[in-house]
Amino acid sequence: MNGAQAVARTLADCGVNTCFANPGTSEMHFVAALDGVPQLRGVLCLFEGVATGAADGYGRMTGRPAATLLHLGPGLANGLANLHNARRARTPLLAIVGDHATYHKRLDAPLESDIDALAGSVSGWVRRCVRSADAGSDTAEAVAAALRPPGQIATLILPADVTWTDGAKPAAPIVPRSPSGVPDEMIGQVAAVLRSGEPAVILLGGTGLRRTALDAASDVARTTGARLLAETFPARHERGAGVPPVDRLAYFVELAAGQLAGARHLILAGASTPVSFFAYPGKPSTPLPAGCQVHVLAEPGDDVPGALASLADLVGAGGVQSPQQQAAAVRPELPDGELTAQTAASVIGALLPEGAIVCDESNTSGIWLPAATAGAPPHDWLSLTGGAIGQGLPLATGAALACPDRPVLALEADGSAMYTASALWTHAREQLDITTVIFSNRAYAILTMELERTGAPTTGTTALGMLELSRPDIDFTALAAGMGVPASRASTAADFAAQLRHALAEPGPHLIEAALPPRG
Ligand SMILES: Cc1ncc(C[n+]2csc(CCOP(=O)(O)OP(=O)(O)O)c2C)c(N)n1
Repeated sequence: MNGAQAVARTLADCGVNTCFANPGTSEMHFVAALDGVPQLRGVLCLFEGVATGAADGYGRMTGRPAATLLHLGPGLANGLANLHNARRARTPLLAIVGDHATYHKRLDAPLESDIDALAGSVSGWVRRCVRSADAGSDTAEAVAAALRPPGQIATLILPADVTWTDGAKPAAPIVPRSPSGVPDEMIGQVAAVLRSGEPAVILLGGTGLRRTALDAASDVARTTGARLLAETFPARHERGAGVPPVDRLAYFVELAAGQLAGARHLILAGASTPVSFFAYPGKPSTPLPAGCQVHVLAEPGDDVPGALASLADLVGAGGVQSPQQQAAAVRPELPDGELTAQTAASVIGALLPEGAIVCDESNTSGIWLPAATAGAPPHDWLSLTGGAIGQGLPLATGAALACPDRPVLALEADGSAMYTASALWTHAREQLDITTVIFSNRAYAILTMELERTGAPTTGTTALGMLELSRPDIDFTALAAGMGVPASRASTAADFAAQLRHALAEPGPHLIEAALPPRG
């Protein structure tokens, strides 16, 4: 058995059954090994940012790592932005990066680069495998490292000669560590804060936004009067009819400050202390009110649902459902007339199917979506965790492969879609049940707002030309059709509803270009 075969076999034995790949010469033995390990599915992605974003979507939905196969430093660099998002999402993910043969590195061949430095910028664990005899055990350790709570990127660098040298053997899976329990003392301290009667907000993040945690948090809130908020960009938020509703902390710091106004205590349950996304002249870098005390109930790697359940017990919360939980699902009426971001949100809220996985990179076109979809049947909402755009279409790829029985809805702003548009080809090749909606406002609309907020002068046509996506207009239906995804364009709310209904009903990938009023 050569090193590549040992890696592939060990991955499968450790439960890693999907590898999002964009291979090159140094990965040829790994590619060849895939034929001998049918339990490990190779999924070809035409750009590394698609592979890494797909592994993120897969890991968010399964809690298990997918592998990526990337070609030396440049391949890893192409995948870095979505690895950054995955790191922010705390997704378990195994990045396998091929490298030159060990004896070839000193020659400084054209693809030689500092892979370790690139990997270190996003990974919680990096190892260079130097002997084929270690290939199996290094792989098993990499999988265990990726699964270390709350989940992280583990990068295994695999030199070509390690992959082609015989004498390797697969290694047995390593039992991953479980999330740490939160000490009773900490739960007691938070309970005392909540009993004090002083205004408190519980900020939920990570596994604190999963169903059982939300139920416990809502019991605590009902009993103690604390308010609940969710982190601004959750990796995975279970929501919809019957699930306790929780608003997300706003993106703009002054709006977030308004949501937290009056809070004397902020209790973190799987979330980090909130900060402003950017600094702006004359604006604060934190939304926290002066004098607000921050208490950590549970770190992201802790057993957050368990801590919230214990807290609920301690504050004497009963299991009675809140009025919101009992309320029947309220869904918007299907609107008529012009297609705008607002009417599009109503259509999505009216038609979102049960069990849908929403990959949200709708950016400014998404502001009406949370309210419009709150009463839709239970679904998962995956957001752009690290602010590096180009995530949504890859994320949907991984989510659809992770959950083949669930419909996936990729809500994409047009500018963001263009970064990783080649994901559509993988949607078609794998016949994934993904409906992509492109919010075509023909602009980098958020940046027109940011231009003003940063105080930059806004009059020049050259500057404004950097923020609009016209001349030429992008034809997303042609782009999708060229990659094998059936596509249509909607110009009215009724068109959009009919096309969305059709796309959701028919298995396989679809794309709808929602032609919104231009924002440029
Ligand atoms: C990788 C990366 N490159 C650039 C940016 C800067 N950026 C932030 S938003 C944005 C444009 C977003 O436009 P679009 O996706 O069309 O959404 P809209 O603002 O129009 O809703 C850009 C370029 C970024 N966040 N990430």
